[in-house]
Amino acid sequence: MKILPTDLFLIIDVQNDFCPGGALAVQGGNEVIPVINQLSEHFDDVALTQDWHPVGHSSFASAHPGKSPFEMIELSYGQQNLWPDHCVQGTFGAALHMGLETDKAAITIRKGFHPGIDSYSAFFENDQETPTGLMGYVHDRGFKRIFMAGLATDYCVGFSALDASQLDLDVVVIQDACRAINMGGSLEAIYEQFEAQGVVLKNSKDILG
Ligand code: VGL
Ligand code: ZN
Repeated sequence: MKILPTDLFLIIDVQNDFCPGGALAVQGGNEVIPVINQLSEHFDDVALTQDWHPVGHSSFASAHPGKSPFEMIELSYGQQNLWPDHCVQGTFGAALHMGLETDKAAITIRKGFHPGIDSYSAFFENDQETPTGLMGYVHDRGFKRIFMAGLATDYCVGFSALDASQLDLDVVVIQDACRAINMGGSLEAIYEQFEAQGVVLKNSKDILG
């Protein structure tokens, strides 16, 4: 694929807590790093996201007495998965993996910092209305197509891809540059939504040639 000046490469949540040994480790999470680093070289414009929760965040099971990680609860904005404490602001777990090449990134969007709202998508929080600011950046910079990679395919990458496509952007998810949590059919469900919304799946070799 030819990369255009209106393309943005968005690298999602490649943080220690989502890599093996982390608090919410995604299987093979660290394996995306060399692929993403290679891809970054092919783009002029790169942006990063970081899951960035305050202590006691409402997506943490520990904030809800009697609840366990990976259970579902009802919050003011609807259903919310509960997670182990992860990506707490300023901790090692919240830091970007040190193997990730970040020099090219012009902006890092942090999300999930409102105590009562989770944010899987890099564009809107889980109430589906609070913006993160990334939409403004994308519009101001004139990007039309977003290539996405990172963690996790079925949560933060997936929700970001669906929101971007809803914002009339062309979206390409680079499958081998992502890894999934895959819980209760979540990966299959997100692929079905990609298909329905026209989110394109590619592999890194389609871009790197
Ligand atoms: C994520 C669950 C909770 C992700 C973030 O980055 O996919 N998943 N917080
Ligand atoms: Zn999170």
